[in-house]
Amino acid sequence: MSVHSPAPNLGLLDRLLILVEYEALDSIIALNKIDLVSPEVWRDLVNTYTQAGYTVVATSAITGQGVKELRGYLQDKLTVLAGPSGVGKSSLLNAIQPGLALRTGEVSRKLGRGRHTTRFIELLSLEGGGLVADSPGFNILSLPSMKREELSAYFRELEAFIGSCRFSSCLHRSEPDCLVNQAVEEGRIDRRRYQSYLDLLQEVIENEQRY
Ligand SMILES: Nc1nc2c(ncn2[C@@H]2O[C@H](COP(=O)(O)OP(=O)(O)OP(=O)(O)O)[C@@H](O)[C@H]2O)c(=O)[nH]1
Ligand SMILES: [Mg+2]
Ligand SMILES: [Zn+2]
Repeated sequence: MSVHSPAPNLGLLDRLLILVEYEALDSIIALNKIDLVSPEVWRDLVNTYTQAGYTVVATSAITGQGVKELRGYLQDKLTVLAGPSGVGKSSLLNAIQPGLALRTGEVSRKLGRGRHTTRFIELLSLEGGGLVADSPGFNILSLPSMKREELSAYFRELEAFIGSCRFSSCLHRSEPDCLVNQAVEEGRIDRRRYQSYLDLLQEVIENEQRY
C-alpha cells in the first residue's frame, strides 16, 4: 500500500492478509511513499499492523528509506509484490535493484489512481539471491470460501482468542463475556481492524448461504 496517492486501501489490505494466511504464506506489509506524509500519519499505520502481529516496513522508493530493510526480507525468498495500481511496486523493485529497470507510471492526478502500468506477472532474479515477482495492480479481492467460525483464525490479533470466550463458538459480535469485545473496549485490539472483521464476517456468512 502507499500511504498517499493512492490513499491506503485498508479494506483491501485486510482481505489480502486473510488470503495470504489462508494460503499459508508469509506476509510483509510495505507502506510506501512515506516521503509524502508526515511521520505521525505513517507511524500510526505501522503501529496498528505491528500491534496486530504483522511485519511492517515503511518505505520510500524516492528517498530510499526502508529499501535496504525490504531488500533484506526478500533475500533467498520467493516473493510476490501485490497491491493496487500506482502504490509503487515496480518503483520499489527498481530501488532495491536498479538494474531491473522496470517500467513505472504516473498516478492520475484527477482520480488519484495508478494507470495499470505493469501488465503481466514477471519473475525476477535478485542479485543477493531470491526471486521476486512484480505484478499488475488490483483493487478487488474476494475472500476464500470458509465457514463463519474460521474467519478469526485469519486475523492475527484475533487468533489468540480462539476458544477463550464464554462460548467456544463465539463469533465475537455481541455474545456475552466475549474477550475480544473486552480487548476492543480496552484498546488492545484496533477498532478499525475489528470493524473490518465484522464486515468480512458478514460477507462470509452471506457466501455460506450460497452453498
Ligand atoms: N513520492 C513518491 N512517489 C513514488 C514512490 N514510489 C513510487 N512513486 C511514484 O508512483 C507512481 C507509480 O509507481 P509504480 O511503481 O508504477 O506503481 P505500481 O504499483 O508498480 O503500479 P502498477 O504497475 O500500475 O500496478 C510513479 O510515478 C512513481 O514515481 C515513493 O516512495 N514516493
Ligand atoms: Mg508496476
Ligand atoms: Zn468472543
